[in-house]
Amino acid sequence: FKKIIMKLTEEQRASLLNPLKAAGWTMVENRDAIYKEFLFKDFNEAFGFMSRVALQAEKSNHHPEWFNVYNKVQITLSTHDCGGLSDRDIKLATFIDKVAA
Ligand code: HBI
Repeated sequence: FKKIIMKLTEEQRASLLNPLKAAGWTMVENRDAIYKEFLFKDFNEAFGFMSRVALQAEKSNHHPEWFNVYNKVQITLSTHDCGGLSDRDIKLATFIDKVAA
C-alpha cells in the first residue's frame, strides 16, 4: 500500500514553519506551499546547487517545483499527494537551506 502522506497539522505548522520563515521561506498566496528565491555567483554555482538538491529529491522521492534563470533559482515546495504542506516539504526545505549556505 502506498504510504499515506498527511498534511501538516496546525500545531506542526506553528513550530516547524517558523525556522523556515526565519530563513526566508514565505507562504505562497492561495496555496498551501512555501517559496524561496536563491541567488548564486553565476549559473555554474546555481546549477551545482540544483544538482545536489535533485539528487536529494530522488533519494527522498520528494521533488521541488523550481525555475532557474542564470544565477537565480526560485523554489516552491508542496506535497502533491496530500494537496498541501507535509513534513517532506519541511525536510526538503531544511536540506535546501543547508546546501545553499
Ligand atoms: N514530490 N513535491 C512532491 N509531491 C509529491 O506528492 C510527490 C513528489 N515526488 C514523488 C511522488 N510524490 C511520488 O510518490 C508519486 O506520488 C508521484
